[in-house]
Amino acid sequence: MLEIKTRAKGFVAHGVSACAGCGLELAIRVVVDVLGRNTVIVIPPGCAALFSGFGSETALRIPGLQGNLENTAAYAAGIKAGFEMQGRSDINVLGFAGDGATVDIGLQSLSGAFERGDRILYVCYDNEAYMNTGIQGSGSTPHQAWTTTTPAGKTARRKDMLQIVAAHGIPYAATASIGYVEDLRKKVGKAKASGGPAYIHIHSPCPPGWGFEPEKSVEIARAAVRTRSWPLYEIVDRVKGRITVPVGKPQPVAEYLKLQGRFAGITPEELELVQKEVEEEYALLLKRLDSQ
Ligand SMILES: Cc1ncc(C[n+]2csc(CCOP(=O)(O)OP(=O)(O)O)c2C)c(N)n1
Ligand SMILES: [Mg+2]
Repeated sequence: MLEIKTRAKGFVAHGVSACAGCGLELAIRVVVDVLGRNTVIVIPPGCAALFSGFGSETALRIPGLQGNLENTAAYAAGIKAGFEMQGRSDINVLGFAGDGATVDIGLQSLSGAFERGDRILYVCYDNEAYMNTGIQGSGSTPHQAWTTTTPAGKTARRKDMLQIVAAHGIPYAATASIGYVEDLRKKVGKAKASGGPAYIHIHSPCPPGWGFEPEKSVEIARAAVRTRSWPLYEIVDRVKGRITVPVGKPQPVAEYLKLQGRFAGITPEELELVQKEVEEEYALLLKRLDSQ
């Protein structure tokens, strides 16, 4: 692989034009750092495209390309197949895509790659809307959240992407959060060691899209976990499911929602409903993980 000489540390340059407090920036730094130099990255349109770059400039010191919103996994699968043909099974091929690109627009290509067993790594950074084009609601936008296309709060619940992915029977699937970097690092290591197909879904708060001050990103990511709104767990080899960051005494969901402008219009009845949904989802998750 091409040796790039630089005095800067790591594979992601500093001074990128992501917003202050951007969750995805932390996510991409950690993921690429753990995977290391022998990695090729495919990034679709979205905020992460700031890292694949403008024109001849890129923020990444690993090779990669910017694909389309519909087919990140197909690009990655093709690149992986090409390397395998050349006997280079040591190269990690990573799809790094937003929630819109993953749970909605690129879902068919992801499903196809996982069905075929293509040995790719796929990371979804989830800022819970189509942020790059102006905060439109996605299939991952949570119930009651404001976006420009859900001005009175989203009326539907979000898709459970881990269940969708796990149904493909891949060797490794996990949720993660930019608020728990050690947990994320371990999961990226396990995904890499599994050889793939592997999937990690990283909760990545977005200051302008969610309505909070940039210095609060990590605090908000942790509040999501501590209220059980975003449980951290993994499913290994289809059969071993476990919570990786147990939350013994969850805080009320309101403690998470009140930190964000996008939930400012929520009524007490809606809040009660969201609290109930979070508890139900968590109980169902524990049952599923127990039976795995
Ligand atoms: C098929 C298609 N539809 C729409 C667009 C316009 N578009 C570019 S980036 C983007 C937002 C992607 O959202 P997400 O994947 O969640 O990434 P984020 O911007 O939130 O980082 C959209 C809708 C496109 N490039 N291709
Ligand atoms: Mg998004």
